[in-house]
Amino acid sequence: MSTDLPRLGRQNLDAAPTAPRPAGILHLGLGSFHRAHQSVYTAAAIGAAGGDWGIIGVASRSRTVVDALRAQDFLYHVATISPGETSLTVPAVHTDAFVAADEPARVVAEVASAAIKIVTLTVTENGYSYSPATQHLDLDDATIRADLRGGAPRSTIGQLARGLQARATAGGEPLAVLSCDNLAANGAHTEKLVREFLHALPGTEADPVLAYLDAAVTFPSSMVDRIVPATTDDLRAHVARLSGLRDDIPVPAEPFTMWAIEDRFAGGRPAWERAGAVFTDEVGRYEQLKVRLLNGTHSLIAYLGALRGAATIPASIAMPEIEEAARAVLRGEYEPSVEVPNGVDVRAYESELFQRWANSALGHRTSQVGTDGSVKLRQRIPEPALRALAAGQMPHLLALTVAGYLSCLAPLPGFDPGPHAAAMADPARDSLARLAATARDGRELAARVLTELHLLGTELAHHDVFAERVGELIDTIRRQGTDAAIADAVAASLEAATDTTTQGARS
Ligand code: CS2
Repeated sequence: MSTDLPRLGRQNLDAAPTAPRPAGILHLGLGSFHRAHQSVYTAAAIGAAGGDWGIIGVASRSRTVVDALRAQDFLYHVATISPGETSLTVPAVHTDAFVAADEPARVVAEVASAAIKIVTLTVTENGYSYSPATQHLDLDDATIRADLRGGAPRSTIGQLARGLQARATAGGEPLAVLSCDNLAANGAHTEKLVREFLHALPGTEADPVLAYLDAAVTFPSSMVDRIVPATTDDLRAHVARLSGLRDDIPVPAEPFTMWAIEDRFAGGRPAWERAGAVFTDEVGRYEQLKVRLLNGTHSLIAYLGALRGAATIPASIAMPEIEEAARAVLRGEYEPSVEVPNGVDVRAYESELFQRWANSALGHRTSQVGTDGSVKLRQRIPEPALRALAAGQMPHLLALTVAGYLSCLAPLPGFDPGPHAAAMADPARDSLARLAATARDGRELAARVLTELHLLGTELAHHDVFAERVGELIDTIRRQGTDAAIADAVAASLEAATDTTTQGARS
């Protein structure tokens, strides 16, 4: 990339709007997703209807985005990428940015500031300090324990709780805390974790803030959707060619975008509906639809693809076996578990998903989707699996997803899942490796992961048949290859579907 180009900044944009100050939104988690989703909606909402809705962006640890934003007048490009075309926009909506790890006390002060009316979050499934086993706040987590003892908080939940305490003391202005992460009932989940933190404080310390929460703080749920891969040097070079400017932090994104939000904003909100967001009482249904059909199937595509040597999601879904497995899990195992929101055509939604996954220009990596599986799968797999098991059916493709995950993250001795699996990060990697090192075979590994680590919660752990099926498929993957396991799972699920149809026809 040429470094002689002028750097993106206000002076080289013709009519860059100015982000409204003081900012009304504090955002925790300044990653790519926020910058290609909520920022874009907010910039468009301000453009259409005004309002003091500038955003102060808080990165958790890394300085990269914050330093670049500061050097670029808080501007960056969103590159909307479809196979035939890349188009650039510059959402001008941030008024400031800082790093929480460097200025932890400032996070608390900003949450408490009366100018802030909404705190939004994209900290990933892994950023909520909850135990996948229990879904409760992980009180054994070292950061949570330190945050409970006092001092400037380091965990997101600690930052919210301490910020809300300070806000209650400072006058108790109304506030909405809006989670934009792929968690079921993300608003209620966030509220529960914040309250659990406060209840763990000594004595009556939490009483005033709990009363304030009851009176003036809302935690709306929202379903967010846009595929946003990680930024690469190729993208930086492409954006430089198209814009004639140097931008260190452009964000790639697909054309599709969706946001469904519960309209409970105690301190007011931007006119996000003017930017295409849907305000609805059915957010729970939208979340289920998205977290299971899109994200759940995405996990299957990522793990099986990685095992087959695919670097990207489009390369993986282009393999006919993987496409077949994806269709089978989507239709046969995820779809029956969701209540489709009114007005959504599930067939059209599904066929659009396949087009979105096939967007090869986007280069979305299997290792990115496969990262943090221990927290992501907890959101995607247990409910649909339990539903099938309760109906007497084995969810073969959900079992295959878990088998793919464990083959990538906890390979048994002698099995090499390849470089894309090796590139997947996961908070449970060490515990998984310990189990894999001593397990005799796939069955033992799956049983121990489900019943000792409770990676998919406690309820599914009671279903030995599920763990056995996962184990069987792990052994098929390592002995006969991924395609053999896919063929086995797909055939078994078709057979089960035929049996059910025949029984249905008989009864
Ligand atoms: C993906 C999501 O990484 C993952 O687990 O399934 O990030 C997905 O791309 C987004 O949720 C799309 O909205």
